[in-house]
Amino acid sequence: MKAIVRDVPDSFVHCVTDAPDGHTIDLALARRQHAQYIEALESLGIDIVRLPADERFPDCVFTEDSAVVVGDDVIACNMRDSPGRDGEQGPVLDALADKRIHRIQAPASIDGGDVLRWQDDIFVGQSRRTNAAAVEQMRAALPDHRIHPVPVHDTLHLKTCATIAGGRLLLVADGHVDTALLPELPVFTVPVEERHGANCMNIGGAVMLPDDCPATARRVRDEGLDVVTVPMSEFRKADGSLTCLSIRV
Ligand code: CIR
Repeated sequence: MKAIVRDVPDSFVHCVTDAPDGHTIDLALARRQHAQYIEALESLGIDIVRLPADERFPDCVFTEDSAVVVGDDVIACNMRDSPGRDGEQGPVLDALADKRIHRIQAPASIDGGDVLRWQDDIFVGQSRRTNAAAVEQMRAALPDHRIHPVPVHDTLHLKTCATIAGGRLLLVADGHVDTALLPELPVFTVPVEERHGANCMNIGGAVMLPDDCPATARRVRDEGLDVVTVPMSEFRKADGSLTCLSIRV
């Protein structure tokens, strides 16, 4: 497996964010945390495809939003409703050029952070960033998958508040999404003070979590899964989560 990541631009301090501490981003610390994220992926056997930052796009470190990879198909996200982000996708799509690219077109809008895949089912958050027209275009592009729209409230993306740990456990943050999303999976509602722990990453048999979510980490370990933690404070100030920082292929 490989992961497409992108360096942190100096302009990251001007990222789009609703976080109250968004203006306090420490750029040097963000870069150290980004390096730790990459090291964690490498330690789990992932090959890193590292793209240079583009200063014109403060949020370009969040590669996940540019594209969704489903086997040999790629949904190229247009990020139409993400302020100032449409335009940063180019190098990410170039890194995926060996696949079939399906470009989402207006009036659709989609960010990759709204797409959660579970086997042949793909859940698409209906958020401030992603709309019903995007669901229709994804259905046309991926006829072998079931595409389900999922209302998302008071948070950025579907995966900000719901991800699947190790294929065994749905992690959710309360109050943003219907927790009966995947009836076949047990649900762990993360404690309020660990709401960012609802966004985990699965790498091989391990689950990556932010380093300040002890109850969530305990629950994931109880499933018999290994947990790897990384610091995320500076990306959280940008409304970013673990999954946002890479595309796994
Ligand atoms: C934004 O608002 O677009 C960025 N500051 C954060 C994007 C985070 N991406 C993600 O959750 N997939």
